[in-house]
Order: sequence, then C-alpha cells, then structure tokens
Amino acid sequence: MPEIKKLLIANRGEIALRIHRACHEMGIKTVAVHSTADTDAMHVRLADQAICIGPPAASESYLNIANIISAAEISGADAIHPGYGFLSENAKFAEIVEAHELIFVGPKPEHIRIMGDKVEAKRTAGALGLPLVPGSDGALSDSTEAKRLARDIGYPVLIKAASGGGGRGMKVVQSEDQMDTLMSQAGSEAKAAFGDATVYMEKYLGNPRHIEFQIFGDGEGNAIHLGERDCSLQRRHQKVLEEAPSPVITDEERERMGGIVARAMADMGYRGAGTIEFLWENGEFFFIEMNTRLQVEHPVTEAITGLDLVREQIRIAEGHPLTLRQEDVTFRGHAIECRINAEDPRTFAPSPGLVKLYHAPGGMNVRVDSGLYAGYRVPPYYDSMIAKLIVYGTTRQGALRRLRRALEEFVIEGVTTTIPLHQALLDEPEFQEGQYTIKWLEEWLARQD
Ligand code: MV4
Repeated sequence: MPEIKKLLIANRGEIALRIHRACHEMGIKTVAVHSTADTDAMHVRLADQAICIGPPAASESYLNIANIISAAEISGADAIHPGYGFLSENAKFAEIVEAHELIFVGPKPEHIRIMGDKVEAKRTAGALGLPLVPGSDGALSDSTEAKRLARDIGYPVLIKAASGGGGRGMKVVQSEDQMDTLMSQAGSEAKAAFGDATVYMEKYLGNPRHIEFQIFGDGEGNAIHLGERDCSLQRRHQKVLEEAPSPVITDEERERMGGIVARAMADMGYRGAGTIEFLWENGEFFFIEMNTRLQVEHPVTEAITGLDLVREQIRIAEGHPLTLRQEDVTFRGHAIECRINAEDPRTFAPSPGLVKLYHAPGGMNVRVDSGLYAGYRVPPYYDSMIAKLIVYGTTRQGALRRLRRALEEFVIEGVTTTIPLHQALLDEPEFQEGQYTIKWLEEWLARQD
C-alpha cells in the first residue's frame, strides 16, 4: 500500500490550513503552494515547505496545473490534495496528477467528469436508484420538445444548464408562452458561461430545503454515509450557515435515505469523499447534483460523528479499505457552522484589507477554522470567506446558545465582517425554530431596515 509521506496542498486559506493539520497529525509532511499575494498566509508559514506558483490571479497560480505539478516534482511530494474550489472538480487535473505517478486525494477522474455534467449526473443517479426531480430524460433538443414535456410535468418548470452549477443559467418558465424566449436565453447564457449550450428541464420546486448527504467510498465497492447537512440558509447561491443534523429530518429518514445513497455510491465504485445534494419538499427528497470534493461545511459532520474527514480522505487515497462500517458511525448532538466573510453585512460588498485586531472565541465545543491573525492583510483577489465558526451542543437549542456566546467573543477589527449578520439571524424566531427554506434568508434580508 503506498504510504503518503509528503502531501502538496493545492489550495489556500482556511482549507489549506485544515488539510495541513490533518497531515501533521498523521505524520505526513506538507508542501504549500501559493501565489505572490499569499506569501504571508498562515498555511504557508506552517507547511514544511512552500513554493510560489505564480501571480495573484488564480488562473495563473491556483489554477495553473503545470506549475502545481512542477512544485510537486521539485518538492518530492507523493500526493496532492485539491481542497475545494479551484482544481478540486477538474477531471483533467486529477488525470494529470495520476499520470505523474502522484496520488490524487479525491475521486476517480471518471466520476468527477460524470458528476460535472448535470445531465449525466442525473442519469447516473437515477440508474443507481436515487429519487429524481421529475423532468426531461437527458438534454432538451428544442422548444417543441420542451413544451410537450412541460405539459406533462406541469408548470412552472425550470430550465437548467448541463454544465451549470451555482444556479447560473437557470430559468423558471411559468407558462408555455414563455418557453421559446426563456429556453433560448438559458441556452445562450449557458454557452457564454460554460461553453456548452446544453440544457435540461425539471419541475420547479417552489420552496424546498437544501439537504445534502456526506458519503465516503473506498473505490472497491464499499461505501458509507455520514448523515445530512441542512444548507438552506443561503444568499445568491452562497451558503451562509449550515447545520447538522437537519432540523426536519428524523432518525428514520436519515437511516432510510442514507442507506439509499450509500448503496448507490457502493454500486458505482465511488472513491473518496462526496456529497449528494437533494432538494427536500413536503417530506420528499429529490436528487439535484453530486459534489465530488470535500465541502466547506464538512466540520458540522465532523462534530456530530467525531470523525476527521480529511484523515479519512487520505486513508482512502492511500488505498486502505474503509475502516468504518456503517454501524460504527453514530450521530450525536447538533452542530452549526457560520461562514464569516470579509464583507459588508448589509451590502455584501467585499471588504479586504489589514486585520488590525484578531481574537477568536474558544471554550468547550467551539471550533474556528481560519488562517487569520492580527497584522494579516486579506487579499482582494479571492473568495471573501475568512473564517468558519463551528459550534457543537448536545441539542440544537444548546448549540444556538453556544453560537451566540462564541459570536460575542469574536473580535475581528480592520475589515468589516458578516459576524453582525449571524448575530441578527440568531435573534430570529423562525431561524431559532429551524423553520427556513432556501428562500428564507433573501426574504428576511429584504425585510431588514
Ligand atoms: C432547483 C430549484 C427548484 N426546483 N431545481 C440552484 C443551484 C443548483 N445547485 C440547483 N438550484 C436549484 N434547483 C428545481 N427543480 C431551486 C434551486 C435553488 C437553490 C437550490 C439549493 C440551494 C439554494 C438555491 C437557491 C435558489 C434556487
């Protein structure tokens, strides 16, 4: 079995630090790669080695495959962890890594490719027995076909881009007379954004929750699930707060649906960490997409299962069979994650700059994943998430109280952050009661002032 001795972290920010920590706890040396804008980043300081791979623009550094592979060869790394974002769901990159006799800490390239095409992903999920949103069986060829189908499904319907994600290129069609216009708009927007005009159709769910299941496979036909996360609190397709378990899912539902997703992943021979995304409405799950990477919100799953997900990823990448059996995975308590962004909490405009003062909360069952420190300059070139605050409590109520306490303690001065937004959210009775859907946050924001 190939033992990983040195791992290159092809990412930045809190997730680079998160991966570094798992490696050092496993006795694995780390190589940080960074742009010229990230020389002073915490993960660069902590890594055993650091290599500059290019200028600030991600396209020339964190997305620069040739430079990253060169850094791996120069440093003698035997594995690459892509984190999330950047190259994490790039099948070509995974292939190139493996062609250089390096271990890719992630899924088989073929599975990344399938799930990156939403039409293929849906077809695969359906064949594996996952419940789908009613819709077209594959891509739509023209608006005549679309109208015929929409009559059967019933309006409103949604036109989605096959290469889409993050909601780009989606069009809600309310009635037949809108179909020609909206379908051609969806196609050209998809072409412009993703270089692929392929679109498909689904029944439009008006007010669902976004619930996703964490899974792990060993690539040899074994797979388990680690329960669900509720990620319904989002603004413009950016998640703001996530929790596990979902306030609306019973233990029986978790076991039933978790069993279905684990069986599906076992049947496809999936390797590594993955997330199966569902929309949930009126007690029913509908598969929409699968993410073939570690996700930002993985710590809430870690909190309620007691497992280190990055460690599990690395063990699988080394070729170990799953050490965990489904019956060994237990769910305890409740965890909530707040994404803290360097943004104006009202306008959400990015607010990069110098962190003048930094004090992270601590105490029992409080976790902060962040590369911030006083004197650090938040660069303007990347995502504005600067910290994740994760709290755990025996009950959801307990986790909410702990979150309030931890947010009170958090001091970040010099850049404006979304901490006040999270504090305001905590005061909302509907949030406190777990009564929210994917539309709730934007509607709530519109009601403020
Ligand atoms: C949907 C939907 C309603 N009905 N599909 C948005 C991004 C992409 N991942 C899927 N998305 C949606 N698909 C059907 N058939 C509503 C959304 C959606 C959404 C989904 C999850 C989390 C937040 C969202 C915000 C707006 C729309």
